[in-house]
Amino acid sequence: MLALYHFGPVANSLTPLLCLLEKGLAFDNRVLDSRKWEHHDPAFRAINPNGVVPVLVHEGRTVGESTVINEYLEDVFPEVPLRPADPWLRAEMRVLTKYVDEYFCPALTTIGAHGATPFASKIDKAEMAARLANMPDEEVRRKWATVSETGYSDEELADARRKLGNCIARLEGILDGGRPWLLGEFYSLADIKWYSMAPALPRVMPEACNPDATPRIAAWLERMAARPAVLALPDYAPKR
Ligand SMILES: N[C@@H](CCC(=O)N[C@@H](CS)C(=O)NCC(=O)O)C(=O)O
Repeated sequence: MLALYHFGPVANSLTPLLCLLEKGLAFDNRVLDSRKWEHHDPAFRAINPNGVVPVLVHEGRTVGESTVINEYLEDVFPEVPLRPADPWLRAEMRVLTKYVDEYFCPALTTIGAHGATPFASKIDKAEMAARLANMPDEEVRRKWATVSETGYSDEELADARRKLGNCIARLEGILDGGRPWLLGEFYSLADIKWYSMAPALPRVMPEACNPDATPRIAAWLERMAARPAVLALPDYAPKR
């Protein structure tokens, strides 16, 4: 039996969610409401003491890290392959997913978390202090400490936007030559990983990411949005 603990079809949670749906795998959908801090509940902390999502549980064993979860799913459930057979293309796929994990995601997180400043700064100070003390992941704790006080500085936001500009250029460049998917004809875990973050780009960076400036990204986003697995994603959002 598979269970996925996640925040819904967004960011790192979207990565394994989309993989499970693309593969047509049945799973226990454990969606946690981040606004209610459900990932801090003892029941979830017993599964992941780090208090972050996504986490996959398979036959009683847990797998963390969104990109690693997808490689695990591919190893265990190779039907409906999402990893190419060719070793060079596999390496390309891993370079692309690594870039999202190490470069794209942190930059987008800065912008996204800054947007939560109005919500976080209204939280009662004593409650926030207790929550911060209860966050085991240092990077997550620093993020919440920042947005519950001042938010990120202009310099930090400018740096994050500079990096997102590089992500846009890279994605448009990868799709050069009219290829449908990031590895060419083969739809892969690289498309899934990039799609976990890329739909935010036209909203966050409209001057740099729009159908005129980046037509290949616009067309790829449309192709992604038309996939049955992507069309099913709203069913996996937290019920609010
Ligand atoms: N590198 C990890 C990142 C996990 C992570 O930071 N998850 C975020 C959601 S995208 C989280 O759980 N944050 C908790 C919080 O903000 O309180 C992965 O790819 O799974």
